Amino acid sequence: MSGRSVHPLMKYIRPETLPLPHCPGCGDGVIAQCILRAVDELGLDFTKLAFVSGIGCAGWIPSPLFYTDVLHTTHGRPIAFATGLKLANPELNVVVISGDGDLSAIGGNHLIHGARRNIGLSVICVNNFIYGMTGAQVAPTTPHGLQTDTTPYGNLENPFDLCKLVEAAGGTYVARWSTLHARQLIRSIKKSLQRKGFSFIEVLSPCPVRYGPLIKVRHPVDMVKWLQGIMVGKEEAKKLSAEELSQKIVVGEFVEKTAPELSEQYTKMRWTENGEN
Ligand SMILES: Cc1ncc(C[n+]2csc(CCOP(=O)(O)OP(=O)(O)O)c2C)c(N)n1
Ligand SMILES: [Mg+2]
Repeated sequence: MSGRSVHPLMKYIRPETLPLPHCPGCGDGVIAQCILRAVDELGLDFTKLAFVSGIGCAGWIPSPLFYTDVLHTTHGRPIAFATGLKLANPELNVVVISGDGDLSAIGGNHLIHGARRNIGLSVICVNNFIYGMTGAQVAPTTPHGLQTDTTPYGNLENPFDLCKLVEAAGGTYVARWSTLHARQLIRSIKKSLQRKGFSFIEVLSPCPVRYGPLIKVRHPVDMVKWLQGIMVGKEEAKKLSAEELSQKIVVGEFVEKTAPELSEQYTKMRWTENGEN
């Protein structure tokens, strides 16, 4: 025996893919660990899960790190690929992990229609408020007025509230946490992995290398403090005025309901059509 202890989550990881490619202070490693802890705590067979990611830093969370089927798809298309995967294999637990740009800009239509269809996917959206991997271009989550590489005079557009968007489109589980909410995040991921419909979990995540310089917060520790300062819990938010609330991002669980799931309905219909039901 070598006497060296092995991390309990190592069994879910392809060792040759370490170390992670992410920058110092990035939240993506925390999110990877929260996903693996959720899987571990539920005792799920990891080979019955498939992960689908798009292009961007967040796309590297499952790929190639996770030791199961991982589909690293094109920018903006992970929900489209995941939809095909789920319809062809309704038994598979399909998890989409991607960035705010990927899922809400180029992939925005797939996001709202996935929610509208209530297809059984767990979508984890890493919101760092920017296109991180390509060098800090404006995203649909970037605050109004902020100067970015592509908005040098300030962003004239208003950011999406992604949770409200998915709720309005029909998502049946919707929550927002940050990388500072590891316990809540693990709990939400566990819920999403056990339920049938379209789950959307937004995770606010620090990007000290690309986003930090835009808001004049450079050190990873200062970035964590900044993140702490912009969030407010769902209950606390009720006590704030509209003006105060406009400066904050509300975290918590927003939707949890049941509705017919697409792949289940589709499977039933197929069997009925074939006269085998
Ligand atoms: C069709 C297409 N358009 C644009 C790009 C360039 N591109 C790659 S990643 C990316 C944005 C990534 O931002 P986000 O999805 O927020 O992920 P992050 O890197 O911030 O985690 C863009 C625009 C591409 N690869 N393919
Ligand atoms: Mg991003």
